[in-house]
Amino acid sequence: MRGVYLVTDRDLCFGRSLEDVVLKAVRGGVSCVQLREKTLSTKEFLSEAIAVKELLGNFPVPLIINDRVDVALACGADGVHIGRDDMPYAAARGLMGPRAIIGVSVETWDDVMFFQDLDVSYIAASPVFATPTKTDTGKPWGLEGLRAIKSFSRHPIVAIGGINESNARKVLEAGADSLAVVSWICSADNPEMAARQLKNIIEG
Ligand code: TZP
Ligand code: MG
Repeated sequence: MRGVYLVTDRDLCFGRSLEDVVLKAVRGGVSCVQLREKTLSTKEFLSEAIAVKELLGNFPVPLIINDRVDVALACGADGVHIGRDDMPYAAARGLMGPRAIIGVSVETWDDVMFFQDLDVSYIAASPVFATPTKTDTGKPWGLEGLRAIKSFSRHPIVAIGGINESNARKVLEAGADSLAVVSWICSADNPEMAARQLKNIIEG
C-alpha cells in the first residue's frame, strides 16, 4: 500500500469528465482510485462506478467506492472507504468479504485505537492539513499527529487533506505510506503530470 491515491471530486474537474481525469491520473501513475460522489443519485453513482471500473480494467489499479458498500458490490469494485457515519466496519467486511480492500478514516485517537485490532486494509489520517476541499472535518492531525499515528498503528497509513508537491516529502517522512489527493490531481491543468510529480516524490 504505497503510492498516489486519487480521490475524485467531479466538481473540481473544471468541466472535464471524471473519466478523462481518472484516465490521465492513472497514466501518470496513481496506484489507487477512490470514487467519491456526494450528490449523485444511486443510479447515477452506480453507472459512473461501472464506467470507471471498466476503464481501470486496463490497469493494475484498484477501484474503491466511497461510503457505499451497495454500490461497491454492484459494480464489482475492489473495495470501499468508510467514515464514521457510514456502515460500520464489521458489517462492511461481512458484506464485502475477506479479500476486499476496506479503508477507514481516522479523525481522532479513539478512531485510531478502535481500528487497531481490526483487519482494516488501511487507515486514512483525515485531514492531515486543513483543506478547502472538505471543511466538515475534525482538527487536522498535522505532521506531529501523523508521526504519532505511525508510531502506534500497525496499519498502513493513507494521508489525506491539503497534500501537494511542496509538502509531500514531509508527509511521507512523518509516516504516510500513501498520499491521497483530490484537488492536486482533479484541478490540475495536467492531471497526468500532477500524478507523476507525486509518484516521483514517493519513489525518489
Ligand atoms: N477527506 C479528508 S480531507 C479530504 C477528504 C476527502 C479532501 C482532500 O482534498 P484535497 O484537495 O486533496 O485537500
Ligand atoms: Mg464517508
